[in-house]
Amino acid sequence: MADSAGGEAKILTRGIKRTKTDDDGPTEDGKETENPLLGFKTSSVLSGSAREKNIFIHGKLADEEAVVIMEKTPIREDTLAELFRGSTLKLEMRNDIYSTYRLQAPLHLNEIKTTVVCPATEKHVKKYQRQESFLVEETGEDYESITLPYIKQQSFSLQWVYNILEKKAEADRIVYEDPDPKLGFVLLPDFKWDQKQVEDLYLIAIAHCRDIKSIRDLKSDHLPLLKNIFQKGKEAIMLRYNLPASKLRVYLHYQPSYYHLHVHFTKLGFEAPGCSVERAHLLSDVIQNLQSDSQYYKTRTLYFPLRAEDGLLSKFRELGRL
Ligand code: GTA
Repeated sequence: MADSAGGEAKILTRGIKRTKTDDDGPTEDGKETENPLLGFKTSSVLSGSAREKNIFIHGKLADEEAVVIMEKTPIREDTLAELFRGSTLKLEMRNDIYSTYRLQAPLHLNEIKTTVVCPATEKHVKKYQRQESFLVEETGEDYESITLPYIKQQSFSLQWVYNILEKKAEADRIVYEDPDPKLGFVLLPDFKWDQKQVEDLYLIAIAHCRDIKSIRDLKSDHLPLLKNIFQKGKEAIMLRYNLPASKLRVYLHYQPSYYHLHVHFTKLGFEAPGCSVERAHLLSDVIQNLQSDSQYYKTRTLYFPLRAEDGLLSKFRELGRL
């Protein structure tokens, strides 16, 4: 894999992690930890889906506001034999050729992916709450006069992003890094992905440069950075997960939740939250648009959904833009 100018690129090659079994020693990300949810007190269920098998809960952890997200993980083909062999079955009903059971899987195949945000701000609580969405039309001028002042005041903290770039957190999860300060980036699993199967592969590439908030800031000067992320991100995913570029959806969000340039790499066919047309901008389109017009994202009207309780939506409403 080629290095970018001035930077030594690093790649770590490993396969998809298999499930930790009782015989395995401790792993970096599978280590036992004290249960922070012991004292969790539920205030309300923010949202959830029986089909997606997840639940978003607002509550308190030792007097601090918290959001807990729980999600049942996919059933993996490579664990089927173990699941059939190691589970107990309870018959629910039998009718002709049909029968249904309750299967109790071995503990390590029966995990619930759990994400804790604590202390959570009111903005976090609203982010995970089920709300009606409205499509907003934002001209280049609207961005300067409405959106930019709002995001300067109201955005989520970027501390987690800086922790990754400075190797203060998640350093052991990095899949690839190009450390060049202008063209470089860190590629690592998104925290929504449990890395157990490629079917729902989800990585993010976080740029080392800190002055690009979103696609609105992109100009043709940034093409070398974007092309570097695109090319090396795809190569690193091929090397680590054996997934070719033709199986990837590579895109940026507008609006993002976190205003520091990052690119989403997900498996084509996996419906990641936020991959719909009103929010996701394919990196290949972004590159082509900037090649045709350096000011494309500064001047174009962009469309995106905002949720009913989003403060930015109120700003557009107050100015009669909705
Ligand atoms: N590796 O600490 C982190 C981290 N944080 C705080 C966020 N991300 C992180 N990744 C690592 N470590 O894909 C990831 C996010 C997201 C990306 C930021 O960074 O998972 P974005 O700026 O475009 O923001 O991307 P986005 O897409 O709005 O954020 P997010 O969190 O994906 O929310 C979109 C919707 O996805 C939510 O409203 C919710 O419906 C759903 N969602 C969020 N988290 C989960 C979850 N854990 N499980 C299931 N659904 C979720």
